[in-house]
Amino acid sequence: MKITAVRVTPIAIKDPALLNAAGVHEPFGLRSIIEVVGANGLVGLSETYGDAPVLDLLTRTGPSLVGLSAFDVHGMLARVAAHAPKIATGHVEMELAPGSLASNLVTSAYSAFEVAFMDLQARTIGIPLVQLLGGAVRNKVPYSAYLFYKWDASVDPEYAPDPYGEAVNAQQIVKQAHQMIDQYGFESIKLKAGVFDPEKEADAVLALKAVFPNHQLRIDPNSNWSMATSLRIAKKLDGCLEYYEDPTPTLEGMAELHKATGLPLASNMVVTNWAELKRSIELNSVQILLSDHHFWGGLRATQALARTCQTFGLGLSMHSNSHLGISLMAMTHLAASVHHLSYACDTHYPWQSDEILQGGRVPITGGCVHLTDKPGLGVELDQDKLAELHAAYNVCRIRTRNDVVQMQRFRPDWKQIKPRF
Ligand code: GKR
Ligand code: MG
Repeated sequence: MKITAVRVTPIAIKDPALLNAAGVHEPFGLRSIIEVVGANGLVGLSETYGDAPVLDLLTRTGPSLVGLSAFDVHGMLARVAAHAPKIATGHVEMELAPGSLASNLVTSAYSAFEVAFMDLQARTIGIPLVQLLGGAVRNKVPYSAYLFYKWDASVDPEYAPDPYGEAVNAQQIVKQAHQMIDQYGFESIKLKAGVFDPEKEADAVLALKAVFPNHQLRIDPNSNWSMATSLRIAKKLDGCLEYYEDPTPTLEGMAELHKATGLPLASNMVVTNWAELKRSIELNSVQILLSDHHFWGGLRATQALARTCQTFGLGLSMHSNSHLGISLMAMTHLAASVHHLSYACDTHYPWQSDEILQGGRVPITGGCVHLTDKPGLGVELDQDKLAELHAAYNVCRIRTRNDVVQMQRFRPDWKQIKPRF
């Protein structure tokens, strides 16, 4: 079944002032929405990063996919590779967002088209996408409450008001957890750290533990802690954590920390490709891999990653960046197909107020996204909403995510230091 058209539409979605090791989120996150149209009139959907380098590769590759079979993902990869820049482009990289790494560019673009191709394949056959992945081993996928230190929208008129308000201390973090858990029913909690004094951030985890004793807890300072700090906080949080996510930089640093503490370490920063995974296994740096189909090579490659983790005795969880419902459904179909995925997945979805799907937002109930019997990813685009968010992209000043520069708008002397604490 031949592809007759490919549309790549960049959009800008409202994002709150979420704080992290690299600074602060800009008022808009960028996403690319892909529509792959088949000769049968059906349309395969996908969503990925909207930063300039990925968008450029997607846009330049798109027309070359016309005439290809929707089942020919190898042919699609060859075309992506043929359109990739041959020399470094001066690409802004954010280490805490692995999809922005230039070394992942071809994989990220391939991943994005793979989801749209598979969505079209599944719609053509009339089955949910998960069936192309071997079928569902679970019919709902648990996600975690992803807490952030943040500023209130009033910090700058460019930010849209959000229901969560300010969170710059433990009390406000607990309040944020209550709000998110009451609304979505999450059963595990992740705190994005690496922002304030690590002792205070650890106190916030202890406060969460006191209020939510039956929830699984994680903390992720995005490699912003030294070895000494990581060791100290490991001791302070002894017995509290489901896993310790990216406390300290480098594969060697993580290996040393694991050896010293015995704690299970998770990462989406020091293991972002197969070569790093090999080295991590040699050093025993990371015991839980945070997969993400957006930059690991798509849905099938992430299944292979799961099998590799299982073979080498590693756990598997799922990483996220700011995203809308098409990504959420791709993550859900993938996670539903992977036996080995035994942790609640990360999602930024509660932080996003925009949506481009008919019927609005994907429901999260009991902490889970449920699969349906609908074909493909099971969601349809609302073309008016897509046009509205594309218009927002056109007037938005952002073309590549840069949390450092955004932080410097508020704190001109602020510099990214790694590790800061
Ligand atoms: O959205 O600020 C953020 C996160 O810090 C994100 O960029 C990370 O990639 O969620 C991510 C993580 O788990 O490290
Ligand atoms: Mg992380």
